[in-house]
Amino acid sequence: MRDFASAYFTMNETDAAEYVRERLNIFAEDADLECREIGDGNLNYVFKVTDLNSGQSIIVKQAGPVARISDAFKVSPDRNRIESEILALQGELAQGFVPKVYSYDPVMNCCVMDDLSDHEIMRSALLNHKKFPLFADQITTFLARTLLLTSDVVMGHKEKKGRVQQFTNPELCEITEDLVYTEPFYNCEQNDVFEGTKEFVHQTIWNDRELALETAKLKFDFMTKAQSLLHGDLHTGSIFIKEDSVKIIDPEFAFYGPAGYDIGNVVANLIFAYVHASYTIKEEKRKNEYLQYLEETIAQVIELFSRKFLELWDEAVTEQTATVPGFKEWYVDSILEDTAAAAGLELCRRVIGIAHVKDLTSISDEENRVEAEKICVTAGKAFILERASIRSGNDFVKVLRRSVDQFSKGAINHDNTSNSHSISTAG
Ligand code: SR1
Ligand code: MG
Repeated sequence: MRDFASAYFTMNETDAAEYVRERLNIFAEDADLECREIGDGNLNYVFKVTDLNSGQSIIVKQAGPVARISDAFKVSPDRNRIESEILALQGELAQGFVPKVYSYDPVMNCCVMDDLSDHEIMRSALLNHKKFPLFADQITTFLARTLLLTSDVVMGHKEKKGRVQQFTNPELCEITEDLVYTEPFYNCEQNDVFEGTKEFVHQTIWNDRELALETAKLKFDFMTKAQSLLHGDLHTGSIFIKEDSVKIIDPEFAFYGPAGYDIGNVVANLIFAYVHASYTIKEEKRKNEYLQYLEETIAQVIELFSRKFLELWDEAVTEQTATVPGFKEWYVDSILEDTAAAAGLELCRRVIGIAHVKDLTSISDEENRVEAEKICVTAGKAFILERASIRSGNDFVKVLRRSVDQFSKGAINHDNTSNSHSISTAG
């Protein structure tokens, strides 16, 4: 029998099944346990343990001392504590939007949570061109509640500073500081740019001094602006979805940072899906419908977030100075500016840096992939440099369309889609 109580070791499938049997009180005594490792992320091991008698299943997520993607990334297993604690907190702040956590084990650095196999990973669903009409409404409820209710606007300031300490996450933040804010913006050895896109990146990104300055400023905002408790890695691979439900997973990058970081990541990853669909849906009408759906979703995310955040502000504000007329509008404005910047950073780093997205890498035709990547980098750069004037849902869509028009040789045609999205926010 393995010793799970004394010292950490990285589990295999047999160990994880034994762990569940020995250490947890979830399944019946006579359960017939089957275990499969199903993780496909960059960092952790994810075991699905099923009782073949009852069909009941749970997830055991284990954090190792190095990343799965490369031994070069030494990452504190404490991220598993952070993940367990933030999931519990987010479960209170935004009920129904995160999996339930049953236990956290600081020796084996693992937590046990709901199995969400009845949902699918949103990135995969979007790559299969599925639509989720409720998504913008759902994700903006999650964003408005988690970002406002953890901030100084609502929390007692001493309690909030305690939270900042609880969720100080230096190693995972360092990954973001390097992979998102630094390496993509110079010719760093670790970058991994598709051959056909390289020259373009050299000219438009690495040779641009204004961009270097603006991304440096943004990096210092990320490191110093302890505004809200962020998920910290809210791409579509961190979202489980089905028709009527959204579950946000994998908050191991959580820390106190600029609220717009989470919103911008959602927007950028919808744009990756948009670009992927542009080059993979062959039938013109279906393609236009799908692109229109994604444009509307992007615009709705911005508009509904702003509206819900302002409404919740009026209900929940406790900080006296935050009630001064004009303050909340100024505050939301700065979140939207940070949202544009974060969207731009994510769009650039997934093309240029080490961690890619399947939306782009799965475009099999080389020329199309290069075109798709140029659209993302161009939109990304515009979101960063023009962030001071990007505020409405329509502003975000306009930047995307402008970048598309610059490169797509007919793959994307806007003639058949609506031109304005800023008012279609019925959710
Ligand atoms: C070494 S981790 C690379 C990336 O995977 C995570 O999901 C984060 O996005 C990180 O930047
Ligand atoms: Mg992840």
